[in-house]
Amino acid sequence: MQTTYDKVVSVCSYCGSGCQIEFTVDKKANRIISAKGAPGRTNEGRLCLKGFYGWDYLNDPQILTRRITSPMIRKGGKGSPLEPVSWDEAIAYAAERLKAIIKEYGPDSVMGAGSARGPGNEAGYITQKFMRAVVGTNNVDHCARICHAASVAGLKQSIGEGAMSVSVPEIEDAEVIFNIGYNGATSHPIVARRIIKAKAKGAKIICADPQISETARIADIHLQQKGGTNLLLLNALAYTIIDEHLTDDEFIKAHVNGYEEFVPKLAKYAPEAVAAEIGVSALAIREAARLYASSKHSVILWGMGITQFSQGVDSVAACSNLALLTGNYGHYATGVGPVRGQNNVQGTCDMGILPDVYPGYQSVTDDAMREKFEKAWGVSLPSEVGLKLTQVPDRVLGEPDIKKRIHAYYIIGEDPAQSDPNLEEIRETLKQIDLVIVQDIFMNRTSEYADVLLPATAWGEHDAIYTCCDRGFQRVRKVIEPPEGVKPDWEIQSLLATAMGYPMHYHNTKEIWDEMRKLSPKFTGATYEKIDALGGVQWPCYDESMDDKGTVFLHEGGHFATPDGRGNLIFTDYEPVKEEVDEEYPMSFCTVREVGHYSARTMTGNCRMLAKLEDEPGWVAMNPEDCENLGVVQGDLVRVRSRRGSLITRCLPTERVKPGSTYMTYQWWIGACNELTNTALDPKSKTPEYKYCACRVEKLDDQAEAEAYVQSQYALIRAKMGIEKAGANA
Ligand SMILES: Nc1nc2c(c(=O)[nH]1)N[C@H]1C(S)=C(S)[C@@H](COP(=O)(O)OP(=O)(O)OC[C@H]3O[C@@H](n4cnc5c(=O)[nH]c(N)nc54)[C@H](O)[C@@H]3O)O[C@H]1N2
Ligand SMILES: Nc1nc2c(c(=O)[nH]1)N[C@H]1C(S)=C(S)[C@@H](COP(=O)(O)OP(=O)(O)OC[C@H]3O[C@@H](n4cnc5c(=O)[nH]c(N)nc54)[C@H](O)[C@@H]3O)O[C@H]1N2
Ligand code: SF4
Ligand SMILES: [Mo]
Repeated sequence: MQTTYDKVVSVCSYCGSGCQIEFTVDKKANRIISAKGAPGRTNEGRLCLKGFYGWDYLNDPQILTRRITSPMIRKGGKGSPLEPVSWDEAIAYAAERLKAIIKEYGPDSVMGAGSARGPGNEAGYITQKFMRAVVGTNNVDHCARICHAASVAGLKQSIGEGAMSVSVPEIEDAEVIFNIGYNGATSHPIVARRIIKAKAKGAKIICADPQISETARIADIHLQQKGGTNLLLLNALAYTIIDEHLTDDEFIKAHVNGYEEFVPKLAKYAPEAVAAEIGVSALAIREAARLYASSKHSVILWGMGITQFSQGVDSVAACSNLALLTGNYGHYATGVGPVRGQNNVQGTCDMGILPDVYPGYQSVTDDAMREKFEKAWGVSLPSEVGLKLTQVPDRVLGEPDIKKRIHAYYIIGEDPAQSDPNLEEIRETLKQIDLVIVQDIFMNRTSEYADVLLPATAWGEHDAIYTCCDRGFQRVRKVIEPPEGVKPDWEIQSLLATAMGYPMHYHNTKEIWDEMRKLSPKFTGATYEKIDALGGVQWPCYDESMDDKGTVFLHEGGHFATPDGRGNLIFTDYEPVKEEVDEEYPMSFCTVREVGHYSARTMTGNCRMLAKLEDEPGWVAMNPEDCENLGVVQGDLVRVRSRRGSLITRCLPTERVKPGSTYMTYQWWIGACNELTNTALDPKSKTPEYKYCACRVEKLDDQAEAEAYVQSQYALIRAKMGIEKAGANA
């Protein structure tokens, strides 16, 4: 008999491009057979390799880690093994311990981390509701902190709204693209496709990046700046725009505050004065400014090369300054694109998994907003802004008063022991916290420190809404049935809330979404029905009627989301990075992404096709000249050392990077670059300076011994994650 297959359309679980995928499913065998691009708004039927092959982890091939299919606790306390228990026992245990900690140290001794990955917006809403209404704290945050938090903070000051003002499809109609600190070809291949389409339609491209990225290769002007000089460069561009009268005076007059004060502050940023420090010619800076200002359809795209610096927020505002000065806001195919990374990181912000806002960006310090949520949730809510993710180590290791420390950390779908800076410090932090609850789909580096493990359904096994990078809500559908023993994230948290004395009884994600919509004016109009009918809705969408189809670009007509409706020019003086190279650590160290693997890699590392692309211990990219001086060739194992730690990885000579600099991807356990990264934070957003610190690369004389070490370490870590024989379930 012929097998009949079903078709299910959903949204990709990796990056923020928001690609829609059509799956062919064998329902009887409960397996996905294949994936192909569906005609989504952002992807138009296209996918990258992760869309085509990134669902295989649902088959639990056990290549890297093991799927968690039962709740686990350490019955004998810290140091004892994690043992499988029933859901009832796990929930009761977690609830009792949380209640005891809250009783002894107060609600602010609990920290919650939400997930920008599989769970989706409905679960995200429940995450922050749990922390605020049940625990009683605003200590809730997520990976945006170590990602685009600087974009949210910088744009909020500048134009009142932290999201992309421009939409993905508009990028191809831009006439000038200024791509700074963003490597779309690796990080958002289907957004990068629009840059290529724009080029084909005649757009000019300026790329500011210290390495020769794919975008740099097709750029008309590549500003191959020294790492960490963004604000110097951006101020020099603003200087030039003003100096050469390239400003849009009418737009400034009608829509922008602060011009008079802004101009004199730039005096020392003439390209001729700062070019040498940036490492590019003054003429190139002037030409870039002229090109950017030459069009009313100039779009600035940025990513981690802007935000992951101690001056991230100021650099974001400086990007926005250029758009304000030249009138590049408020109409089609113009504006700014802080291209949000994770599949649902925009959504996790939308849902208020942030220490300062409720869902819909409503401030926790605003009395009227707080009263609205108090009434809806039937509790009294804290009025102080909560703790940020990157402040946790300090509130554990650096806090002398035991009463003020964090005593419980509830981590949902994040892997801080892999992805946060300075892993030595994170490990010590996690060890010292009394109660660590990890809610995940796979064993990860953090689960080693868990006192309670709660297994969730994965993307593909539940319904949800994700928000892609350009504010687009899209429906994510259940494709197959989950393994026995796991529950949706929102259901787990509802059980925990109920056990803690705050009953939560939702039947499905729609009920949660409707509760959220009613409380969040910006999202009220985005009903399930409308999202289904239109294939997606971009917020803001205020009205439930079908007439309100959402918003393609923000700030129409130059009306900004600030209190007075005007954009603000914000000036900050440039400061150098927090750790420069010196004699002891003579190379700069930058951390970026691997195209075939994704973040902490629990998912891509458990997909057979993707796992074959790259494996431990990763690579350190170095200029061939530096490799030659060190006497190493491609594939040699080398030791990379910083003031905070060391690791072993393989040497990758490449002309893409300048002499004196090194690049690693953050996907590896043995080559875990966060052993080396600096914990210097942006003072406003608390985003770490992942993109620059000092390191030293050392040749390893005994390669056979080093290879054996890598293999044994790999086996050891996998064994901790429950993998005895790699690929056992493949
Ligand atoms: N395949 C894959 N895709 C991903 C991810 C993944 O892990 N794997 N992660 C997702 C996530 S969470 C995010 S946030 C996005 C991030 O995507 P991107 O923002 O593209 O992130 P990166 O590649 O880390 O950094 C971007 C660029 O910044 C440059 N850069 C470094 N220092 C400087 C500097 O001083 N100035 C300037 N101008 N540029 C600099 C780097 O050379 C790099 O080309 O990707 C998402 N997509
Ligand atoms: N050195 C360096 N470090 C970096 C960066 C860098 O550029 N350089 N980039 C930073 C950036 S931008 C980011 S965003 C972070 C990302 O860091 P993380 O957020 O820690 O990385 P992910 O791999 O996305 O972690 C997601 C976790 O969620 C789990 N998960 C997936 N789906 C579900 C689900 O449906 N439910 C539950 N409960 N769990 C699920 C996965 O198994 C995994 O353990 O890394 C940061 N770290
Ligand atoms: S570009 Fe991003 S959303 Fe699209 S298929 Fe690739 S990983 Fe998935
Ligand atoms: Mo990110």
